[in-house]
Amino acid sequence: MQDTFLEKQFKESEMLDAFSRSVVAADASTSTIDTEGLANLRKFVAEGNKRLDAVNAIASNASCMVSDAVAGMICENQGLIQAGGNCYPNRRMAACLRDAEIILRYVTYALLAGDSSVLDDRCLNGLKETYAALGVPTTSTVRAVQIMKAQAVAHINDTNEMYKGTGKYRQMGAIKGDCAAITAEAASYFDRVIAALS
Ligand SMILES: CCC1=C(C)/C(=C/C2=NC(=C\c3[nH]c(/C=C4\NC(=O)[C@H](C)[C@H]4CC)c(C)c3CCC(=O)O)/C(CCC(=O)O)=C2C)NC1=O
Repeated sequence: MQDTFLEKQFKESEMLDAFSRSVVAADASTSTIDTEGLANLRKFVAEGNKRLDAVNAIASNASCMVSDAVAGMICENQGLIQAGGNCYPNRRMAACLRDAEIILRYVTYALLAGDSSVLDDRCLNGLKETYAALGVPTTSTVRAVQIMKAQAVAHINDTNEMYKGTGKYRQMGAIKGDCAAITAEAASYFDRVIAALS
């Protein structure tokens, strides 16, 4: 039997969200969306504001997170900015900051969709090979991603603290609730980046 346009799109597209993922799963077993699938989607909707706050916590701090993570990575490994290092000269430094920003942006897309496929397909697919070809050190990239993961967890939960002697401090101020699940989910997308590069 010929697939409908929508079915064809779902099958060809690797880019899914929590809703289309449920449809594909049901389709694979030629069933309608089952009780468990529906319960999951109901939870996805009910917890939607939490998800949006979490996405906002990352997105609205993104440039600070990226520069801090890359600075921290370099601080721990200063060879990166010396001749022969992969953040040297400026052109490579700029490419590195851009890559950290790209990775963080795709993590927020995945968190918004509740599904990692956009991150997998549009960002991580082939990245390890690209880095190998260019001599971009993956251990250092992983370190920057680990720092961004810690920052994201802190911003989602508002557990970041003022750095001594500075006023550099920003809390999101969302109503405190149970953020364990959304925090774990956000962390899992950073782990996915790390796994793809390792
Ligand atoms: C849409 C998704 C997407 C991704 C993910 C992406 C990554 C990406 N990073 C690249 C380069 C690069 N990436 C880095 C990154 C780093 N160097 C370091 O020492 C650090 C460890 C690290 C930053 C954390 C650098 C320095 C280059 C340039 C390498 C070179 O040209 O020699 C390149 C080669 C082309 C270019 O320079 O633009 C690609 C394709 N491009 C994309 O379009």
